[in-house]
Amino acid sequence: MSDAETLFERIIAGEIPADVVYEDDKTFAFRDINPQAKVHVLVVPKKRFRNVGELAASDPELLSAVVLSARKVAELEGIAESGYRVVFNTDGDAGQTVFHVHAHVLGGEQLGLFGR
Ligand code: IU
Repeated sequence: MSDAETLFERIIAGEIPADVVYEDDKTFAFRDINPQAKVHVLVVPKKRFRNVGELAASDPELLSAVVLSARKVAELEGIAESGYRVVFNTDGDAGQTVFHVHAHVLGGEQLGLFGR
């Protein structure tokens, strides 16, 4: 798990190659290596927090920046009009595997309902 914790920082630093979709001073967005929809991009704040709750409690402006970057990604990917989903998995039952908060931006097709 400790490798996974540092992985996104290494991607942001350019030490591990990624398919970068968008970057600004506070956030970094790249394609998920195991896409779950036609468009599947991860938006990561450059400063690390464990999950979205900790980010919201500690730095709400940065959470806002992540959500705005998700919207920017949707525009760049051409899915802002058709609709998209923003997901923050949080801990065990949600399947969070990388403990550096990230928003999944999903779309490009009709998405299924939530559930198991
Ligand atoms: P999760 O919400 O923590 O489960 O999401 C982690 C995502 O990171 C998951 O969708 C992986 O496919 C993705 N990912 C990646 O894009 N590149 C990597 O090198 C690794 C995981 I490891």
